[in-house]
Parts: sequence; structure tokens; C-alpha cells
Amino acid sequence: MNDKKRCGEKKRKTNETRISLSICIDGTGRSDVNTGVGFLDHMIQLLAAHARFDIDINAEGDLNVDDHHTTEDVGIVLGGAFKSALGGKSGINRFADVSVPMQESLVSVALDICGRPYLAFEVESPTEKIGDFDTGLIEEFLHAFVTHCGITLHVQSVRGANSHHIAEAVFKALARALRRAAAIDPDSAGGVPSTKGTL
Ligand SMILES: [Mn+2]
Repeated sequence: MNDKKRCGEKKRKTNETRISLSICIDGTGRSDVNTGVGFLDHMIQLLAAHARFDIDINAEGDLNVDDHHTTEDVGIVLGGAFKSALGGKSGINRFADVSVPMQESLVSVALDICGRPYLAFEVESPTEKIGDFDTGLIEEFLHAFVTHCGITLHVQSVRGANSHHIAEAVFKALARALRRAAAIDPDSAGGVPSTKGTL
């Protein structure tokens, strides 16, 4: 198995946002995240740390409108950069499912790095806001991410009472599932884990 680090980078420039982002899958969990949306920074820092991905993001968005465009577009760019870092997906585990508790909250995530985007999101947030952050944007972010990296993702909250705890459990479970699914399967002979021969 070659030990070249799997990294990808993407830029996006529209009338609404300007984003540059890099990600290394075979990293240490280091991150430098500046999106202008505090809670989103916090979630992506958790994602990097628990996935052991190195992530650098600089984003400037039309926050005078609200956090929507910036949050969604960061999802788009992170998805695109992750897809390019995965490259041909040779020898990866492809599937993973993880449950993560965060005090009273429990969230389970199952995903397939299959090239087909799909999101099933069954997570109720008890409040509309976490600080200034609109909890409805978590689903928007994940939808943009899976659409641009081509993964099938199921997220389900089993229980939870605090919106901050639930959101942390979502991102930690996603991080650990991505880490496992993107990791190289020691038993694979380096081929693509699909009978189709491609993902
Ligand atoms: Mn927190």
C-alpha cells in the first residue's frame, strides 16, 4: 500500500461566499477553521479531531443575510475536497457505522462511500437555535456534504434533550464513521471494494 498522504483542496467564489479549504485524510486531527460562523467552526474542529483529518478552512460569506449560504457552501466545498482526497478509493473499508453518546444524547451514523449521494436525517433538535446558530442548518450542511462527496449517510438520534449535545454527537459519530470507512482495509489487496470494480 503506498503511504502517500491522501489530501484534497477546493476553492469556491460566488456572490454569496468565498471559500478556500484543504483536507488530509491521513492526518493527525489538526484544524484551522475560520468560517465566521462560530458554531460551525466548533463542529468542524470536532469532525477533524475525531476523524483524525487535518482541515484548514477560510470562508467569508454574506453573514449580513444569515448563516445559511456560508454553512451550506462550506458543506459543498468540504464534500468536494474530501472526494478528491479519496481519489480512486483503492483498498478502503467503504462502510462504517458508529454510535456516539454525548451525556444524555445518543446518535447513530451509518455510511457508505459508494459514489451515490443520499441523506437520511432523523434528528430532532429540542430548540431552534444553539446560541445564534440555526439548528436546521445541520441538515443543510450534511446534505451539501454528501451530495458533493458522493456518500450515502444515515443519521439517527436515538435520544437527547440538549441541542448542543445532540449536534456534537452527530458530528463526532460522523467523524468516526468517516475515519473508519476511509481507512485502508488491511485485508484488501488494494482493489476497489465493489463488485462493479469502481465506486
Ligand atoms: Mn461544544
